[in-house]
Amino acid sequence: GRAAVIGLGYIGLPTAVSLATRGIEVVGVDVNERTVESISRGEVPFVEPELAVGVSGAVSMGRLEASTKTPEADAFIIAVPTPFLDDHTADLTFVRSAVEQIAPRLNGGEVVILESTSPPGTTETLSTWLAELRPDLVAPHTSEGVPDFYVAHCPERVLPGRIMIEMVTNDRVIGGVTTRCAQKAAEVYRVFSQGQMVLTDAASAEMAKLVENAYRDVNIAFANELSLISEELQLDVWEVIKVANHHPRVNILTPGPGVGGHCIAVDPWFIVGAAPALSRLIRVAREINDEKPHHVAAQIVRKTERFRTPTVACLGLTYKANVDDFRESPALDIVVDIAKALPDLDLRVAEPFATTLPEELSGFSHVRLQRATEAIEDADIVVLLVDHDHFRSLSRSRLEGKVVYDTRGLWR
Ligand code: SAJ
Repeated sequence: GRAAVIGLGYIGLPTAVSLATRGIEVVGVDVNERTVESISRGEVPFVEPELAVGVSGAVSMGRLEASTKTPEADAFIIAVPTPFLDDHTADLTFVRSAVEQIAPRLNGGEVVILESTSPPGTTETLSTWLAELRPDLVAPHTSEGVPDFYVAHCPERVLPGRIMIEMVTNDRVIGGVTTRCAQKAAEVYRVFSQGQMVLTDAASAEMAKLVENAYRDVNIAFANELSLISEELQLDVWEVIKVANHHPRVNILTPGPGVGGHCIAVDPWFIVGAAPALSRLIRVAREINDEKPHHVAAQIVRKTERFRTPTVACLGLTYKANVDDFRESPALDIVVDIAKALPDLDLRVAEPFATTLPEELSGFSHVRLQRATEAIEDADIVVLLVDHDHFRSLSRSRLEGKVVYDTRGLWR
């Protein structure tokens, strides 16, 4: 069989590679010509463990091809972004355009899978769009009285940093528009997944994906609220949580500078958008996590007041440890906040996953990107924002005599 994966980002590309290494002929499709060119050379445009070797192997064996055009295929997997709009509803523009590319390539009997995180009802809508674009494939022309294509929602649930492992080991939720659709989609994932195939309906699969990330968001908000309370009460939140977690039924997550990434910081809003009046806890959790970076920045600004010409070193800019992803990063928000509040500050930033400052910071002439050891050297205040392994190994003697603000509890 042949598969087309639409969208070659953090999910689409690893999925394409997983299928290709199991012997499926895969065409990866992306609108970005540079992405297509780099993958065609066997290179990966972002950092993810084990992905680069997978891509170069699959490309050199001729199993994986990248293109800007959607080809004919037996299975289509849509893995395009579904960002949220100002009113917290989803922007389905990219899904719609993927559907418009797929529709003319259908001959009957194909599976069309939506992997992109989407609000409840999206998969059903997708199915309707296909039916409208290809009335010739819909009853009464078809023998079974149903459309001659199979539509399902199979949300990705892999953890950035562990994508290639979790791609194989995670259970897969497969939500079919019909039971037959779910069964057809499961055949695709059985090619590379060792996890259980959890068959359900499309809307339940959509909601389950959102609920998983909202669950984590609410739990992180709990930890972040504890960190604010502990700070006020002059308690060490890490100690409190460590002790509490010895209870057999308590497992509090780790507080931090806020919640970033394009998933947990986004997906809960789709639930709020679908049922605004009832999503109270989910909304407040989102707000608590979104406020955390601003609280941290304000604390740092306050700490600079006791120095005449303060120097501040901020370690880390990505949204979490050991990834090169800056989307919705709380660390970035914090540095931007500080840079705006203190235009005369000597502000150094260290980020092992960046060679230049991200766009959000490029406009500030008083912010410099340096190596961690350099940035710390004569800093008065050292702020740890991301728990990269790289920072863990920094020698503690370098921090002596400095004000240290460790948002991740890495150095305690
Ligand atoms: N964070 C904390 N404290 C914690 C855990 C995380 O502050 O105890 C922060 C991180 O630093 C980061 C953010 O939360 O800023 C999110 O990080 P994460 O590692 O929890 O999750 P993501 O966004 O990288 O990936 C999540 C995963 N979802 C769940 O664990 C329920 C992943 O399985 C999903 O596939 C992914 O979202 C997605 O694409 O939806």
